Amino acid sequence: MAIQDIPTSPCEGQKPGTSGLRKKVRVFQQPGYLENFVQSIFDSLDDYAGELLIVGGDGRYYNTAAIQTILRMAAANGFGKVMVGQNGLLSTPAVSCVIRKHQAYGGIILSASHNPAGADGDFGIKYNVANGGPAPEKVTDRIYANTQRISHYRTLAADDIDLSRCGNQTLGGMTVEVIDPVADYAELMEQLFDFERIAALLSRPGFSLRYDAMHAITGPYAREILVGRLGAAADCLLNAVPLEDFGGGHPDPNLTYAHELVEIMGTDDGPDFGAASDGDGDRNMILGRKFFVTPSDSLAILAANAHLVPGYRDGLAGIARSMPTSQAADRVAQQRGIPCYETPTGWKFFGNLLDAGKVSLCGEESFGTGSDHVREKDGLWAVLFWLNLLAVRDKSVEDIVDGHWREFGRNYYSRHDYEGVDATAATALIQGLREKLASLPGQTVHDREITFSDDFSYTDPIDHSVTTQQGVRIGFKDGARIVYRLSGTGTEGATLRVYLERYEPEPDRQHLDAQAALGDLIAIADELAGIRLLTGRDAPTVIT
Ligand code: VG1
Ligand code: CO
Repeated sequence: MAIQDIPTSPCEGQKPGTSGLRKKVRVFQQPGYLENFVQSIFDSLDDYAGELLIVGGDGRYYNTAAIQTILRMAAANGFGKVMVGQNGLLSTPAVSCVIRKHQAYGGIILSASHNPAGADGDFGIKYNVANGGPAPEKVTDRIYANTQRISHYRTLAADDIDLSRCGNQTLGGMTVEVIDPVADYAELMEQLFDFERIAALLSRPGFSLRYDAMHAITGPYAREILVGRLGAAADCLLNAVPLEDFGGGHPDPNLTYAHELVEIMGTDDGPDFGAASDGDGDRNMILGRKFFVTPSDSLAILAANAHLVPGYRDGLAGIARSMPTSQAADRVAQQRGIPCYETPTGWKFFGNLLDAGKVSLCGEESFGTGSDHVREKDGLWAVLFWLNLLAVRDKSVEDIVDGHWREFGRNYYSRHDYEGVDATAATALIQGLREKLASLPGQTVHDREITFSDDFSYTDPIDHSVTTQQGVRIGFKDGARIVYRLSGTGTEGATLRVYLERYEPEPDRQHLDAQAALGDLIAIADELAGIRLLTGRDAPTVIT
């Protein structure tokens, strides 16, 4: 089979964002667009001849077409072997797991996570390194630089691989092994959690659960693990068949987009436990009966109870959270005498801390939790962790959270997203805040004294790389915070995210509605940044 060097020229805008390159499917379908990016990935790597690459995606429209292109290019560029999920499917945490288990050189994940799918939807591609985690910025910077000067890409004139058949096939000089997308991941979950105890919980006559895969990647994983290995009733799974367009939905597990599950959980005789995952399986939402667990609280609660779960029996080395995530986990770390790290948004910043053994659990407010078992956030892992806790503690979700607040205090928390706003206005808003930063401390707004303000900058404690401009933070005397940043995953206009937080130590005052409890901060956030004025929006698009 002939290797072909195809002339090409740079495509605009191939700079990876928070989690890889995300664009409209139509953009990816332009001749050479995907090929340029893939070649730029390969050109940023050293010594991969004969090595193993893992490839898979969330099953959205264009997934298998992109995989066929990538396989041909991997063969032409000299990889020795590619392992690819059957029918092109692999969840993001499963890719991470497979890279680590098979000591691969790296992996390519095709996903735009929860962004809508289909011919008019979004597509995405991301490179993960040998530790199983997203490429760090020094690699993504190299990839971007390559996209700006690319002149050729290398491919093979060859037929498509049959992705439906597990086992080995050859493509030029390369082996392609089509693997069961679930097996390695399910085995890892069995090592971490007490499956016997969870199975016993699930078989209790009074206990019921619902899991919503939102027509995205986790359906087959949930079926094998929850139903197949843990004995849950098959009808506990909702939307468990992955569809190319995610059923026209928006597989973002939050109170807005997972409304079907939220309604089921919201009645007096609703299930005891509810959970959902996102498009690529790395996010999770945890619900009790008529009760929502914020992701920040979930991280803190998993940390406080980790010793009850086999995989974390010996305690945690430390905890890491992204900067905008609430400080609930910090309180657990402090009480346990373990370090807590604050990183920029995006899982790539946790990799070095995990590799160095400095932290065991990580989390983001955006429904992401994970641990050192892989190098991605992991939706089903969080669900199993919660089920393991429920089995051991024999309490309801609400009682566990309530008890946690009583012990550690409650961090009232909310994120307000203004999606699809004019990019120029959004940039002006952030710029306006930056210009004000120096003058804010000492000012009092709505009876709240501002004690600090900055634009978050992070120095990695391991490789000392510096990342700047990661979000404007405004802190108040009682520890309350407002954070503003622009999304790095959207594909249309700009998304402004405003993160609000305040601490409440007093148990009698821990049961307010979060929006009410944060009311004054919400007003201050608008006043300081001029959100309404500059975006023309009266209210956020999504509140979580
Ligand atoms: C968002 C979240 C961030 C998360 C990222 C990828 O990024 O805020 O916490 O790591 O999505 O998650 P941004 O830049 O839009 O705020 V996923 O599940 O889309 O891979
Ligand atoms: Co995701």
